[in-house]
Amino acid sequence: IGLDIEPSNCVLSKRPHFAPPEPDSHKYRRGLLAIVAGKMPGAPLLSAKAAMRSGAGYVKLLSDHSHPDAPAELVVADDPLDRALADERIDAILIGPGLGRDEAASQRLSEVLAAGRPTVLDADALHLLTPDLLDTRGKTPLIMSPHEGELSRLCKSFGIGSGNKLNTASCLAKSSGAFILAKGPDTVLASPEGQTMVFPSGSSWLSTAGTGDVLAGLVASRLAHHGDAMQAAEEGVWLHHEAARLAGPGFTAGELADAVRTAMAQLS
Ligand code: NPW
Ligand code: AMP
Ligand code: MG
Repeated sequence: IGLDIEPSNCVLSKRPHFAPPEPDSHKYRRGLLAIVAGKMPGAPLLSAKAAMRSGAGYVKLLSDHSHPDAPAELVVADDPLDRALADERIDAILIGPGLGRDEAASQRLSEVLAAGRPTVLDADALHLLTPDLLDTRGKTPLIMSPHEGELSRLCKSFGIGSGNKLNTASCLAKSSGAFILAKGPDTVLASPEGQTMVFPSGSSWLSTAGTGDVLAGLVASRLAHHGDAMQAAEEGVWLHHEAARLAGPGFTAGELADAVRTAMAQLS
């Protein structure tokens, strides 16, 4: 595929193995994930349903709106975002699915980035992101999970030229300081330090609305659970692909999120 990447820095991802929680674990030790909602309620709920089944012990939806369709296990909080994000127990934040792209969405993204926690940016957050927003972030892990359209927008914004996907993702990772999970049938992962990873293809039935929101929830849940960004992104992709395989043909994104539980069992 015409790589400009050192072969020793590119690996094929291997099927992971998920251990059960430690015997002395409790919900906060397993990881508290805060999902920041915005305009569209469906997308963050898909992320939350996937997240609750994949590692995090506590998933909280930070939202200005009420969510009558939220599952009972999901903690929905409508405190002002800056106050909600001050909770020291938050291990990771996900923002982007269903966020919207208006002024209020921009403000929420700035507050999340200012909080300086391990963070996953997806969907609308990737449309709103500009390089200056990352200037003061420091070394806390940041993962971005763009589809092709979002990747090309990010590349324009960060001044990255076009090329093959692995090189593009790697350049963007180096220039942004984020882990880049570039999605599609040919999903690749690149770290800011120059490591890259390719994955076996997932089911083409994943090409349906909301599956990216499910993946973002999986990656963020793993990040909240153990804090290793490369591993979290890798595990998220495997859970996504395994859930798609188990859900069978014609699944909806909601059914994909439901299948995550069995996917966890298969990978345990
Ligand atoms: P084209 O065709 O190349 O000209 P957006 P989104 C381009 C939420 N959702 N995959 C393509 O343009 C998300 O979380 C809510 C897709 C296309 O027109 C976001 O908040 C759901 N697009 C919001 O909706 C479930 C690709 O980009 C444009 C592409 C918008 O997110 C659904 C679309 O991109 C959804 O997830 C690719 N591989 N490559 C809910 N249940 O509430 C190029 N494009 O505007 O970012 O649209 O991904 O749907
Ligand atoms: P999004 O566009 O953000 O909803 O994300 C779509 C998800 O489905 C990503 O995880 C993609 O990798 C996956 N996906 C989309 N189309 C395909 C395809 N044709 N084959 C395999 N995976 C796909
Ligand atoms: Mg998406």
